[in-house]
Amino acid sequence: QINRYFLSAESMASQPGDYAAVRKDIAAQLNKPGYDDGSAGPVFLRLAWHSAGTYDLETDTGGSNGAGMRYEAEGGDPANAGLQVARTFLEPVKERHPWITYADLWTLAGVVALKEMGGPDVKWLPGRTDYVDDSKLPPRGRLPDAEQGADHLRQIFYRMGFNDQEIVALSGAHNLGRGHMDRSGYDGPWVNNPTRFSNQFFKLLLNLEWKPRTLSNGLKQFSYSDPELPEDEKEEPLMMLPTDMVLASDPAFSPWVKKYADDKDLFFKDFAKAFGKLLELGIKRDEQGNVTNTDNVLGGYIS
Ligand code: ZEM
Repeated sequence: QINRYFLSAESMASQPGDYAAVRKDIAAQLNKPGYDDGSAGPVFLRLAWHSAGTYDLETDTGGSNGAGMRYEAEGGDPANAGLQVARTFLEPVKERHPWITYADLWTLAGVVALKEMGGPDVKWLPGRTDYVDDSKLPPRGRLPDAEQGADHLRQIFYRMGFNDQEIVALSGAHNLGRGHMDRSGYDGPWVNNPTRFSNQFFKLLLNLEWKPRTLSNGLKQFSYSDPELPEDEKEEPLMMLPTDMVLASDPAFSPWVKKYADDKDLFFKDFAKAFGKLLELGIKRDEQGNVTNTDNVLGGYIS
């Protein structure tokens, strides 16, 4: 309701399958004066990631198909706190293009947001359905816990089929957005310009002197504030999560942190590939790219 007027005046209802029209309307939803750093982009990217990041290769459960976050079992997972905001921002787009599934809309929103914020093109294919197969509902606890270490990161991302290099590349998403005390409990942005995609996260991770800080809620994060600036000119401190710091100290992760800090093009290329793979987890396609998951046959919304 509240966001409807942000849609561009020329945007119109579209024919089923007109993803270009949907992309345009997602892009029109990004500009949010007064919200965070003025853009819904970061939270759209996080919505896409959390919708897909529940996947388990071994049992073929979780993943973006089904858009399970609409329901309490998944949507109410404390790990997903705050993502209701992103879903609400996207509701006018869904109203305008009712033929698109939520599962496609949320993943596409991440892809469009990334691009609009200066990031790379990510290959995206449609065809996810909103049919929720109860037997494929992911249990809670499948998303990473920022308080933990390298073993935990590997356990979570290997479960989805990612390797160490892809873990580091994907973590570069923390070039965007911020921690919110009322969502995850962490506080502040990773970089100075958190609505512009870049490899700054890796540079700062390596080059700044990060100081451990325990927040009032007991969570630990790492903090940097420019010691040269006088008290009254201090900017908001930057932060790193414990899991971000691990990328710089782990012997298999850190060479990739260095490569991505030095080579923005390599980072963009690897991020695009890994993020595209993430959004496809659990989606099965034939040679034409059409989705063949059996749950789609059972009752998904097929256009
Ligand atoms: Zn994040 N992430 N993430 N992440 N993330 C947060 C915010 C954002 C972890 C994590 O605990 C957190 C990936 C990986 C991992 C984004 C994208 C991606 C926050 C702060 C936390 C605590 C949330 C808040 O308070 O609003 C951990 C432990 C990860 C393991 C490596 C991957 C992969 C991502 C995408 C590809 C983004 C864009 C944000 C910023 C959200 C916003 O609203 O500003």
